Parts: sequence; structure tokens; C-alpha cells
Amino acid sequence: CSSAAVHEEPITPPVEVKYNQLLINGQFVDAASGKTFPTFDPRTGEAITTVAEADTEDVNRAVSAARNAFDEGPWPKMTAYERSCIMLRFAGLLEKHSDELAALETWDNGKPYEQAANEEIPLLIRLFRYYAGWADKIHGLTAPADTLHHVQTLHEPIGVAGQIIPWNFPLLMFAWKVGPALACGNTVVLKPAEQTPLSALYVSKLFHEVGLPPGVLNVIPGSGKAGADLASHMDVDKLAFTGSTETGKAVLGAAAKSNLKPVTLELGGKSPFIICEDADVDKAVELAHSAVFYNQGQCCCAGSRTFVHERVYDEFVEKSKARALKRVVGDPFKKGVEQGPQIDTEQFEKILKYIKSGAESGATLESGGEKLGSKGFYVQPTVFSNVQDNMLIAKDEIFGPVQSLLKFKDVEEVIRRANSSHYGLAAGVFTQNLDAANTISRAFRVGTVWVNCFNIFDAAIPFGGYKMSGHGREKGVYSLSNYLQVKAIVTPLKNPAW
Ligand code: TXE
Repeated sequence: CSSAAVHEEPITPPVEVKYNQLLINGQFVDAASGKTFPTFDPRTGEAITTVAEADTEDVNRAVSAARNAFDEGPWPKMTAYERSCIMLRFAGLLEKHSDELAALETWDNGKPYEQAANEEIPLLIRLFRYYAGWADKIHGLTAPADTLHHVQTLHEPIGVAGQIIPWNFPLLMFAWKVGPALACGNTVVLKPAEQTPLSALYVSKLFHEVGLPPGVLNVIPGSGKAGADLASHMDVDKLAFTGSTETGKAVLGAAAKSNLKPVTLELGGKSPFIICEDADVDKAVELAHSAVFYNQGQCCCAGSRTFVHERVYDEFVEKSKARALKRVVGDPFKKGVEQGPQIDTEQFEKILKYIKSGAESGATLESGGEKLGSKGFYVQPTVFSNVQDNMLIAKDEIFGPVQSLLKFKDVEEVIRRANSSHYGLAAGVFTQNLDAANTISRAFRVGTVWVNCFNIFDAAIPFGGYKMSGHGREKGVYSLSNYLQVKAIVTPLKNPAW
């Protein structure tokens, strides 16, 4: 791959860290214990800054602020239109701070600046405008009863929402969670991932500048311990989590053992991408490449099992290898860089272990396979051919820049193989044949199917998993029901005719 930039001195990020404390009840405060933790620059492995580390006492303080803002405070009692206006003003201010936000996201996460600036920050803004649009359109209905009763429903906020997010898309995960919760009138305690706490603090400060009342949105950086405290808290009414399947199980268990709060989970994936025999191979190679390598391969929906029809398989392998060798890896602040470093040493080691297991289990290493540079967490774009379904690289979520190319003969066979996974998050199919596209899309046991495209995210497109990829849907109209209670109000009627 084209990787010269990895060996150069890191570019100085065009942004400063302004906020590194907990944000509770509208104020930046230190942790009760005074403890802090470092957040690292994935380009070098060196600390960017230290951040206040929330523990049980801080979780309690944040939940109590959110409780108060819900029970007494203005948020659920404001008109929906007033809430919508604050969210719209927030989106406007985000727009003004786009450059700093993109830079902060790149610095803390390692993703290409151009990706953050051109794709993620605009989508962040769009998501808040989308949810601001919903705020004053959420309402119940009336229903005809068999008895002499007037039946109406109210769609009410659930209360205090605990939200735990990962590090791969820190600001987008913030928007997917906070947007619908606030639009529906809930208050929030959000725990960002310990790897990437900076951007959530920054945008939450901006939110308060446009009139968000204190206590409505509290942000508590910290480890998994703070997340676990949130999940088992008796005063948290709803929990939303994105992360690993293993932690998802722990969160669900903690919710069950405490107050049975409803939980939405967005977990891992091992998404199949099926390339049919009629595919335009050049286009399919490019799409399959970006499906798996996007965001350094750190996407829950990454197309990490590329099934290619046997008639085009050899050509596809050659071209995928050539494309991976051309992938520009380097300092994510540098123009034209397609791939930055992985998030941290843990993920970096995990990926290299999977690459080793792929080679040992008999897959053919076509390109990559090594780390890059002497500093930071860079991994070569790696392509394996001759991958078999039972190999670990075809079963586990690697969460890195590793493409597995599998061969298939016919549609029925590939559907069965694509579905034989504990995961069911997303899938793709590439074909010019409408019947094949319809048959395959309907047969996939997954929450999102991309036909002749991949990784298309839009505020209106719901996202979530079947099977062990999770519960519930985020984005789109479906996301609102995660944050609403339905109350039926029944009143006797005197006159059936009226
Ligand atoms: O996840 P964790 P990690 C997958 C991916 C990755 C693996 C591990 O395969 O390699 O998970 O990543 C908080 N109670 N995904 O270790 O631990 C934690 O602080 C409550 C897929 O980063 O699940 C962070 O805020 N919370 C994924 C969040 O959970 C806890 C994105 C996610 O961390 C907790 C990221 C606990 N007991 C990783 N322990 C996706 N679906 O997009 C940790 N946390």
C-alpha cells in the first residue's frame, strides 16, 4: 500500500482540547474522586490530554441531575416546538464549529480528516435537524372500542435515558442516541467510550450555549465501570448501548437485575456482501473494498465476508489485491489519506492476531498482513482469498482492515452460508439481475440490506440487528419508539352516536 506518510512526523492537529471534565447539570466538574485518565492519539500512542474519570458517585450525581430535569425541570414540560427550536439552533452552531469538530474527531479517533469533515460532521448536523423535525410531530391516536368508551393514547417520554456509546463513530453515535431521546422529551446521561471522550464534551457544551437547560444532557467520560453503574442504576428508566456483543449481554443482565429498564442494543456484525456472476467486476471490487476498509475496518456493519461467484472469483481476487495495495495509509490529517491508524493497542493486537490465524488456517494472504511504521496503530490493508466458512476470520468480528474473499457457486448455497452466523446486522448484494437482488435481499436475516451499494447512512434509514447483533432500531421513525411510553386513557361515553 501507499504508506509513506506513516513514517513522517505527525501533523499538528488544527484544534485545541477545551473541555476535559464531566458535564453534569450544565457545569463542567471534576470527578468526585479527582481521578483522571489519558485519551490517546492513535497516530503515536501518546496521550492527547487527561480527562475526568466518572465513577459511581459521579454516575449518581449525573442521574440525579437528569432525574430532576425530567421530573421538575423544563425539558418534558416545554412545548415540543420549543424543544425543536433548541435542537435546530444546536445544529446551526455545530455547522459553525464543523472544522474544529472534524479535527477533534480525527485526533482522538484516527479517522481520515476528510471523512470526518465531508461525511460525518454533515451527517451529525443532519441528524439533529431530522430529530428536531420529529419533536413536534410525536403524538398518540384515538381508537374505536367495543364498549361505550372514548379511548385515546398519549406518547410520553420514558424518563432518564442512560446511553453508552463506542469509539468508532463518536459523534454519530452521540447523534443516534441523543437526538431521538431529546426529541421525545427524555433527559440523558451519556457515557462516551474511554478511547474517544473529547468530541461529545465539546458538542454538549455547544448544546448548552443555545439554551439546553441544565441537567437535560449530562456527559460522563469513564471506563466500562461507569457504564455498568448506569446499566444497573435504579433511577435510569431506559438504556441504549452500542458496542461488543459480550458487553451488550452484561448490560442486558444488569438492566434485568436492577429495575427491568428497557434496553436497545446495537452490537457486532459479520456482514456478508454477495457479488453475483453478472457483476461489473471493477465496480464491485471498489464497492467491496470500501465496504470493509471504510473507517479502518472499524464498522459494526463492515462487509467482512465478501462472497464472490466462482465465474468472476479469480479476476475479483486479483483486482481486490491491486486495490488494497493502492490504498493510501497514513497520517489521517494528510490530504488524500484513505486509512489512518486503528483506535488503540488492544484493537491493533487483536487484528494482527486474526491476520495470523487467517494465514495459519490455510487462507491465502494476497496482500498486507503486517503492521505499518514504528509508532501508532497502523495496519496494512490485508486481503485473504480462499477463505472457508469455518475459519475464524470468516466467523469473528475482526474490526480491522482485513478482507476475506469466499467463493460460491449458486444463490441458494450462498444465502444459506451468508445467514449461518450468530450476527445479523447488515448485508449487501451486487447484481444487475432484479430477481436475484429481490430473492437475496428477502432471504437475508439482517436489519439492513444494501443492493448495489453499501454503507449508505441517512437520518431516515433505520439501522439495527437481527439475532446477536442487537435489539431495536436507531435512526428513522422507528428510533422514536425506543424513547416513548404509550399511555391509554379511557373515558366513559354517554352517547354512542357521538
Ligand atoms: O467494546 P465494549 P470495546 C466490537 C468490536 C471490538 C469489540 C471490543 O469487535 O473489537 O467490540 O471493543 C462500555 N457495562 N465493537 O472493548 O467494551 C465502554 O466503556 C456497561 C463493535 O471497545 O463493548 C464503551 O463505552 N458499559 C461496536 C462501550 O461500552 C460497558 C463498536 C463499548 O465498549 C461495560 C465498538 C460494562 N460492563 C466495538 N464495559 C459496534 N457495534 O459498532 C465496557 N462498557
